[in-house]
Amino acid sequence: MMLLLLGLALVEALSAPIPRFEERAALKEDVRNMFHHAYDNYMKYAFPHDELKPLSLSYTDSLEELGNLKLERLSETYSGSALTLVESLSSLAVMKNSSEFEKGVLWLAENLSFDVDVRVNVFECNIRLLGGLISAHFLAKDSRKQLMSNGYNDQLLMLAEDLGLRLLPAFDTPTGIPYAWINLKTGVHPNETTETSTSGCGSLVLEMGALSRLTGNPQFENLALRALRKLWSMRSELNLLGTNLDINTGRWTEYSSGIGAGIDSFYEYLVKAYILFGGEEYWDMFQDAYRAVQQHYRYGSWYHDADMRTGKATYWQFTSLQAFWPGLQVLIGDIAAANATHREFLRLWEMFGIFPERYLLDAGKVHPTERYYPLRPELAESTFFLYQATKDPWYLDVGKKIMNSINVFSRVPGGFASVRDVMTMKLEDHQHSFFLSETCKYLYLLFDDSFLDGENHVFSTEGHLFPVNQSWQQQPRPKILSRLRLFSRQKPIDTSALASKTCPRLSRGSVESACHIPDTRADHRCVSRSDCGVDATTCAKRSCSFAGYCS
Ligand code: DMJ
Repeated sequence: MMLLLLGLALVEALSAPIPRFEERAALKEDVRNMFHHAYDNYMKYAFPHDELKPLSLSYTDSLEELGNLKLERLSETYSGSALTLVESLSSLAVMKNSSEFEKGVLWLAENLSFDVDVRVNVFECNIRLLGGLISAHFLAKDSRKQLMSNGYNDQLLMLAEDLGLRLLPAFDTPTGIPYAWINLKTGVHPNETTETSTSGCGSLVLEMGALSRLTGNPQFENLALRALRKLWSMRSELNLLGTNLDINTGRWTEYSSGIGAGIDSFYEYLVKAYILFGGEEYWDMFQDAYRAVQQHYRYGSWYHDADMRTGKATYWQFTSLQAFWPGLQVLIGDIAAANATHREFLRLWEMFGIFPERYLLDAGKVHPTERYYPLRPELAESTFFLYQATKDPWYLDVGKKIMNSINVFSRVPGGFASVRDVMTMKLEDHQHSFFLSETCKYLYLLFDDSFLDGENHVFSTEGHLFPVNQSWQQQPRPKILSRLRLFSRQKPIDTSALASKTCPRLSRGSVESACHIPDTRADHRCVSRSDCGVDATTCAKRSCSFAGYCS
């Protein structure tokens, strides 16, 4: 009977017709309702603790548990950092709920302190707390957004700076690659583990870079970039990286890798740092890394894991974090590849109604222990990016399916519960903060992206918005240098996986394509290339002609 009910729910969730344009307003309201069901219950039962337990209507101070699988060195005094509130601010802004946004900012300004004896994961703390605070700072500061009725005095930036400074001792290692763990009050424990993951130490630069630019303290960005450079220097001859490494020796402890768990946001931040900060270094690293992924991990439209030293396949598996990849491919203009992979991933989603955490592609079954779905955002994220790029209403239908599935399987009176096992749909008493910062935000923006009008944004790996600020863009190399680099390339340009990059066609009256970055001046005049943006139809960076026009 239970199975029959689940089956019927699945059919209902997956058989919705393609929404017409007029329906978008209603769907947007449905997402807003989902977000508020999660947020209001968090505020009622869990705030100011970290996350909501929606089944028992209680809370968990989970910041210290994130990534801490064995629950080691838990604090006896830590009582939360209002993590879900911090993570919700940028979504409240996107949904134009200025009163709740302002209330949240003022509460944090008055009450939040990082002077607490708690051991946290540097990566998680960076993307969730630091990223959430910096993004909310940008939003609060922007008077056009009208989010703060009584003004704003940089309180969130001060909190972010304090947190950033507390993370810095983690970078004091022989390799410059940071420890994965730090105590916010006492620093790195003398017996701290020296193992970290590639995503953990290779995706800090967006938040740290923004913090440096905002505070004028270059340390944050310098240290994050130094770690990234060191990590990149550890690549194999195939331009592949492993998943785990030792921060003291700079040696890999896990050679097998792919595009999912343990490495995903490393690729993401190379592209996003290039967009946010400019400069060719990030882009050069990304191109080599992307080509290597396409060459060694791709199988049709799927991706398997492989040994970084040999490129030989290790695990034929899908991990649900991989679903961010098509969104990344949209950012670099590889729309056709993004679409093909997204369709394959969606087939898997439809098979279960949601994603299993790990699916064994060779055996054709769910991993025996990783059967959960913690309300992850990655499929919604890729769907949003593909819709931005193509304006194909089919992606709206996908968004509707994702939303329906989540409502059917995980909505409970006290919020949204994670699914413990996709085979039985048994629930788990945990509402992760990224459900509010990412899953709800991407679904909402799919149906109403008006908040993004008039400005380019980069989404952090946690879904927080960072505006693209022209004054942050590094000057390009002198032309002669970039020519030399071009001619000295080993591989001919047309072997690049990026060679197929296509921009979406601009349909009548539609918004600009995903790759378009406008020229800084509306009359297209320029002094140097940095005044020129990225062409909407070719995705190529425009250059400045001798006559002083962007072309
Ligand atoms: C988020 O915390 C971030 O997207 C992170 O990069 C990995 N995945 C989770 C959500 O699935």
